Amino acid sequence: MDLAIAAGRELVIIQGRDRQLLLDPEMRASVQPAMREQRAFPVAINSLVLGDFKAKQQTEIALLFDDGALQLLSRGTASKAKQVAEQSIALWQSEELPGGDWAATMLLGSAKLSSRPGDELLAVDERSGRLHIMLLGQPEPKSIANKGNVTAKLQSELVSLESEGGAPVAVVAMRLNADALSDLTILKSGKSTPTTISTTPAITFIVTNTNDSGPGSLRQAVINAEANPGADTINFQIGSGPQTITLQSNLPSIADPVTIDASTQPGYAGQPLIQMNGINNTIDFAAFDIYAGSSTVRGFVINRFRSNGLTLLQNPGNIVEGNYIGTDVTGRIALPNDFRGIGIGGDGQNIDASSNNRIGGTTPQARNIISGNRVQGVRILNLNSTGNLVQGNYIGTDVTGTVGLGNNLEGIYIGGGNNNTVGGMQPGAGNVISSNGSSGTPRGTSGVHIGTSPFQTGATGNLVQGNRIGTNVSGTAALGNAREGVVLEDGASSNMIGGTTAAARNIISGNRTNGLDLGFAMPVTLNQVLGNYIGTDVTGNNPLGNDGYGIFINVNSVNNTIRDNRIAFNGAGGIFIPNDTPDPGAPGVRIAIDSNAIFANGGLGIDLGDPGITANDLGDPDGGANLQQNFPVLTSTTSAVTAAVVDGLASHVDSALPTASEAALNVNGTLNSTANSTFTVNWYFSVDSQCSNNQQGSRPLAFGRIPGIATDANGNAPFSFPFEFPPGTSGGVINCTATDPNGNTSEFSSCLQVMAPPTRTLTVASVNPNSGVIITVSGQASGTTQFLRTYDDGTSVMLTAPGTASGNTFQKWQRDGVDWATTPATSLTMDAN
Ligand SMILES: [Ca+2]
Ligand SMILES: [Ca+2]
Ligand SMILES: [Ca+2]
Repeated sequence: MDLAIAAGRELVIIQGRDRQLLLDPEMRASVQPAMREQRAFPVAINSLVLGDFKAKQQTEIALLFDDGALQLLSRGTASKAKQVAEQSIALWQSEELPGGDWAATMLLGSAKLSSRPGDELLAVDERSGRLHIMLLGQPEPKSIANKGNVTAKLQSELVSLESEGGAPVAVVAMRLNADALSDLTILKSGKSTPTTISTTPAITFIVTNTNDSGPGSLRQAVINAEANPGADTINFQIGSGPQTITLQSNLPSIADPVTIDASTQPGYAGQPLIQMNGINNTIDFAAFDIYAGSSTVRGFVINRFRSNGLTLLQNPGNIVEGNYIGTDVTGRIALPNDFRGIGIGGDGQNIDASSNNRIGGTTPQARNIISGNRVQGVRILNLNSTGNLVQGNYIGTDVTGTVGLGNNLEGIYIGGGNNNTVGGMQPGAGNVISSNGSSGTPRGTSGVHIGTSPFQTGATGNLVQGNRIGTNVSGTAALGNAREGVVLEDGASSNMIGGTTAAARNIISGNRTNGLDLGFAMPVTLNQVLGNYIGTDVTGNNPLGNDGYGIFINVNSVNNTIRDNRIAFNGAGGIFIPNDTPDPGAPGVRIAIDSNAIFANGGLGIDLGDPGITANDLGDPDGGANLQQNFPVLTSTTSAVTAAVVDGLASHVDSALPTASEAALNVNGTLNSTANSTFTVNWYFSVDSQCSNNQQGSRPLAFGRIPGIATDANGNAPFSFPFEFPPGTSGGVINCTATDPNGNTSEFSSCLQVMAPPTRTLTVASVNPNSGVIITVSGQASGTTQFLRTYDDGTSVMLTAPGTASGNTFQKWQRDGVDWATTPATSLTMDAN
């Protein structure tokens, strides 16, 4: 669900909003419209809010009606497969919520205020001056109520807070203190400043020694917090400074939300002091196995565990920040955990999923160092592990972000998880994901891996934005991942790498194989690679190439978009879509390559099929990688400069003779491809050329897109487009690509040399009312000069002076395309009328 709107008696739901809608209007036109559904109710809806009120890790909709009735719409208890088949809002179950005489004017809200699973439903009641907090439980047995589509009443518990100092008019849930629960910001009637209500721990337990067990130990604190219902806090006062807790066996799993805050240890100044050493654990447990959700783990060093450093399972909304996981206390030496640094979600039942966790954050204090671990840095697993945020961490480097301390396999692995975010667009949100993997591991063990294993549905809707992948923290030097920077494979679909703003840009550089791999095994579709620097440093100007291709399109890659990236300095080539790969499957097709700056790569800028330039075939029936779309052929340039001469007296002519633009050229070419089809040509201008060999220019200084190039019955489409030299340039090369209506983009064409025409000088030699105006034109070596002569009555005539290749002579003038007068040399006597 993307949007829920209450409109009178109608509830309107929009789903299937497409990220392609971020793109330009021309591209947007090809996007499927979002699905719109509505459901009518007998009474008008006054307020609605979304939340996971029944703690089923699903979104429900609470509705408050004009008659004061409160209902909850939910997907019900059908199996997951059945739910997918029955997503229509009309089929959602409606349950009446108790609560008595609700004021129809109340505003609903949603918050995570308690240690129980799920969200609480808030109702701001301005009339009575109260804030209601409803905790919903499981439905009562069905026998209790079944009226119409209302199946059962939920058990609930209601807390009402008297709002002191004015009636509440609005409430916003946000995290304001150390725990993972919501705090409330309330706006009150007649007050200009909001007030806040913060959660407080049920009990704060203090760890006072490093013992494995017994009073004052961490183990005892965890046992006590588990035994005490509600969200507790565990703080640390073990003398002061660095301390090590060497566990002799695993701690109890955490099933009741808790904040375990090692940053409270006296002496803490931003670097973790409390080391959790798992070296004596003989079985595979993490330092913390958290099932409770809404828990916080802050400020630890976690190393040498036989499993993950930390595991998050089942309930959502944990915060993991300010930890060193897999290193020593200095954050500079690897002390690996045996599996992942952080494991989110498991590979068992759906219940193993964990969602909406935050790993790291946008401030330096929130950053985790997740390095040196024996498997991945962070793994997000399970189809229902969604909405996780991995931000601001160093994954595979030391504490400085400048020295490699890689995890043995991937930096971040998303196996089937949906709608998770790696990085982000806010300042500080990007991760450093570098030096992970080892050269001995197979393809796909990379900086960021988005795939499916062990599930049968690929990861969708994940965002990877603003990260450094294969470089140091400043993006100035290579700390390459041992294989690819980013891999999307095995059913990965509708993921976005980068975005449409500079803040969304990933730097994917310095990796030891390809910058980015798209494809393999189950079809990889509808992914977008937008606006990244692939093979450059942070400035985009200096080489920091990936050793292999900038982008490698593996088998079964279909309908993916590569747009607005800078792909340069890569060892093997820019973008390669091979016909034959080591892996079984079909070559990539419908890979749209649009408006990228591709230059200075070791091989072709774009290479389809067999390595090297693949010749055009007549009519283009060949098929294969991107259907081996034929590239256009650029043939010539023509210049046409138009200057207006206003008719009238001599003074008018003198003063009105304008300066002609000398920069405009028309570039002419032709495409031969599938007959009776419409193509888009992208052109790229650069000032010098690598073109003679490999059809990529140097860095494009200008580029453009020409849609609507239609082939005739023979497959031919001559085309022409205007080109204006960018400031400071007067010559260079232009090459281009063709893209068919399905998004199959060709290799680059060979380059055409383009030169600005020599400067033409237009001079009014004399004005004679009888013989006319004499204008001399000099400096025209080729092309044409045109004069638009406008008469007092509003009519006009175009006078065209074609040049010759031999010099500044005009052979003839034309009037409206017809020879008007033969003229000698370089002057023209214009009509005096
Ligand atoms: Ca507790
Ligand atoms: Ca080729
Ligand atoms: Ca072809």
